[in-house]
Amino acid sequence: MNGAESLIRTLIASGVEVCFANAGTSEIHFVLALDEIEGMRCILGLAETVVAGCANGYGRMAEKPAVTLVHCGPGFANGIANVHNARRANTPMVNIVGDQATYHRPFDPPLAADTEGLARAVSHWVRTSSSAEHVSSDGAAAVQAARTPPGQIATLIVPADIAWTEGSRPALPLPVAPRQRVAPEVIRTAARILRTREPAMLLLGGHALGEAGLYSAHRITYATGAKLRAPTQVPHIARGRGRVPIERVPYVVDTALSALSGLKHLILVGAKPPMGFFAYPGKPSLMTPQDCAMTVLARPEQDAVAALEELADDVGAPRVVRIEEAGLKPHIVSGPFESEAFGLTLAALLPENAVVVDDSVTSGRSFFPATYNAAPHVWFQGTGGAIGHGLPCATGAAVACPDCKIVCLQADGAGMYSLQALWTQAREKLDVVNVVFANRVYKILFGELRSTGAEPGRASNTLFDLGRPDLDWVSLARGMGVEAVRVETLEGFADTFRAACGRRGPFLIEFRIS
Ligand SMILES: Cc1ncc(C[n+]2csc(CCOP(=O)(O)OP(=O)(O)O)c2C)c(N)n1
Repeated sequence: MNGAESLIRTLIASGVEVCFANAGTSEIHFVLALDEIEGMRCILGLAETVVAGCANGYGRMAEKPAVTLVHCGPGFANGIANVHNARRANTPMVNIVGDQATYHRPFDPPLAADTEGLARAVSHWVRTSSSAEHVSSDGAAAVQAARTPPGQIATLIVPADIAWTEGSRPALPLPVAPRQRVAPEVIRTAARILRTREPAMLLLGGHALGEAGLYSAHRITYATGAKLRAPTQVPHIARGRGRVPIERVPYVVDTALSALSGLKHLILVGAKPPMGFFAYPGKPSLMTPQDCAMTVLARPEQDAVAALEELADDVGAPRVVRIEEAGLKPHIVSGPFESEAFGLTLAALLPENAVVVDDSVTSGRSFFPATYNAAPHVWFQGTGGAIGHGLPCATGAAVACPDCKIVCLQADGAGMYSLQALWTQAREKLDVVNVVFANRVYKILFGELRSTGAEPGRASNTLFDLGRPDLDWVSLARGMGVEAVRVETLEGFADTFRAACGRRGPFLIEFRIS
């Protein structure tokens, strides 16, 4: 068998089931091998940013990697922003990048590029296969790297001649180390801090934001009075009625500083110290007060869930602590778009076990608190700050979870970075309701500009305005085979969303914001 075949057989044996692809000539033998081999679902993305974003959404929900197949350095480069977003989310992902045949590269053909350099910029693990004999063990190592906690980006570059050379054999899957337990003395230190009853907060990230981690954290806060927060951007969080509500560190620096003011201890549970998204003149980078001590309970790759449970026991928390229903009651609001009102309306209608993918930028500023009491659901955010993750991420999540309704909350400017994902949703008949907030401006950037004290001028009015012509999302969606409707009021949204949730398949609602 040739290198491509042995590589695919190895990926399948290692548990990889889905290939999001946008291939070219250097991947032809890989595609030919996919034609022959059962067990890998192949999904076309019409741009590499879609391919990478799909793998990000898939990996977050499936908790195992999809493989992406992309074409040479320039193809990989097209997807880098969404690989970066996946890296920031600790999503497991394997990228296969086809490249020039080894003996052809010295002639410097047009697509030759520093593929390894591009890959290294966003990957935890990079290798260029050097022989057909070893390409399968390279593939097994790539899956092992991707699955290493807390989840990594592994990029394997496969020169075309290595894919087509015969004499290769599949490799056995490699073992994946489980999450490391946190040392008992670290748990005891955290317990000692919490017992002082000085103002303390647990900052939960990564897998600690699943249902079990949140529940143990809730026990701890009940027993010690410590507060609880999540980072500003979270890749994956269990939410809704019956689950522990957790606020995030606010995005706006001054609001974040006041939310964390007075703290004497911040305990990091799979999270980083809370920093501002950007620096601003005269404002600090870290959101904690200067005299606040930081203690690491669990690093992102450690078993934060077990650590929280042990800490809860150590501080003497009862095993069962009621989760009080707090916060706003979901209900359908009418009138024009307003962030909190939309959140309440969405919360009233969200189907159980939905996956909400949030790339809503300023429109979504108040969605989070308004949806605490929705039906149980999972919420995804962009974690790398590179906008345009929403539509592809929702697409990949729908592949991973065919029985869940996926709801993509998408700002219009960000949506235009990767709107081709709608075509993949239609092609694969994926169950996604996309809601586009059509305010026709880069509103956040006008806000950032005004916060310097300046007023928009000729350039900023050109660069931050999306009108002239207005984007027509209904036509864009229909042009890619996705049914779409425009609404201008919350009651119109409620009717359309309810109907969209009552059927299967992709749908787009353009919410015109005046
Ligand atoms: C890949 C990438 N390019 C550019 C930016 C800078 N940026 C941040 S927000 C934004 C515009 C967002 O506009 P929109 O999606 O319409 O949301 P709104 O601000 O209107 O709510 C831009 C261009 C970014 N964060 N990531």
